[in-house]
Amino acid sequence: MVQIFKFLLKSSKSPGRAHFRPTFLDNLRLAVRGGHGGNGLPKYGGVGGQGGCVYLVAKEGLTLRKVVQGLKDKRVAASSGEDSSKASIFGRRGLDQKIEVPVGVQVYDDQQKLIADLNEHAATCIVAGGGTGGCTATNFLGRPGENRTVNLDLKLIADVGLVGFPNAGKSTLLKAVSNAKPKIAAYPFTTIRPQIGTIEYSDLRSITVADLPGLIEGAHANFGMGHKFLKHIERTRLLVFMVDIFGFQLSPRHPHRDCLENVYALNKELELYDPSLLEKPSVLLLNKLDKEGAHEIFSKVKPFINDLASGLDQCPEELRPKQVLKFESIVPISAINSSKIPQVKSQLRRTLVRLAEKQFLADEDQVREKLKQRVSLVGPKIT
Ligand SMILES: Nc1nc2c(ncn2[C@@H]2O[C@H](COP(=O)(O)OP(=O)(O)OP(=O)(O)O)[C@@H](O)[C@H]2O)c(=O)[nH]1
Ligand SMILES: [Mg+2]
Repeated sequence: MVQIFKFLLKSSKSPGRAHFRPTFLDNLRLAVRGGHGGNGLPKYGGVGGQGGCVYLVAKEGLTLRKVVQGLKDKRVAASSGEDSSKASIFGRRGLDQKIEVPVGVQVYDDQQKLIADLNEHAATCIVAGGGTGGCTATNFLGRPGENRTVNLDLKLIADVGLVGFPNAGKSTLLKAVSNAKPKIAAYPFTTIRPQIGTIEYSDLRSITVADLPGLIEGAHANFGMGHKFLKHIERTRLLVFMVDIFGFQLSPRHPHRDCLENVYALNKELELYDPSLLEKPSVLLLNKLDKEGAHEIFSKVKPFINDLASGLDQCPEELRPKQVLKFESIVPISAINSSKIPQVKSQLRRTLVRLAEKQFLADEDQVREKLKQRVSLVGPKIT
């Protein structure tokens, strides 16, 4: 009997539901404290050891969830410096505490002031300095270490960011072009956490693509976890807007937005969140061209999308942006049709190469300008 009960209890254990599983963590608050400085020894003029510091080091392949799992609790303290003694006039320094964090973490203090941007592997920053050891200047008393709370904000770093309303086919495209295996389904909000895939080319070059959860109107005001996702766009070099050629309707309570309205709506959301995002290079992919009637819609909307400013007066007021996006290219695609995928891959690469060249020339001009200024300051004046 007992055996049967045991069996029933075991078999009723179902796999965890998606919303009970740990979600993508992109924010972490830590209380950090530097070690106290050791006391000096007045009799011999001894100096106490400095307290250890708490520092962060960026490491590739880490997630904030792993960081949390690696910590005992969210308080990290370095050890105190040793007091000066007869045997050891200079007290030993306290041990440092190193916390490894994912690449892409920005560190903010309590007042939301940026302390450091750990955007490359092995980038380091001290978040809590140790107190100085006691010496004649401090009456031989060690000083307390820095004690504060820091906020770690993870922003993904990828070459390309996929932006669009739900169901546009972003994950389908990511799956088709890269090694990633995102979840795809015919309902909105299938993707609930950002995911990065890598596109590999035959010459071993690679591009990283971030598939972001679908935006909704009002994302700029943090509707539907808007900020949580929009912030990841900031670090991508190229924005790829993806729009369903047949438009999108969030629910029967919301109006149906056609393809052109979707473009304006995305434009407006980005503008309201951070207008500087509109300056980022962008490409527009119009998806689901394999469906019947899609080509007719495409030829109708193409002239308007090519010149978004001209159609502004017909755009519903709530979607009307002040500044319109300027796309590097507009590509009609079908994410489920593998024959079009190589074209999308090469398009993305070409655009990124062009951008890198532009950036290189701009940097070169800047360096030349700086050199000219230096020469005119140091050397003889050229008239
Ligand atoms: N006919 C057709 N269907 C597509 C195409 N691309 C995607 N779909 C379908 O559209 C639905 C949504 O695709 P997803 O890739 O999950 O869309 P998404 O943009 O990632 O959606 P969210 O994760 O909710 O933001 C799925 O049923 C796909 O099979 C396409 O090119 N043609
Ligand atoms: Mg998705």
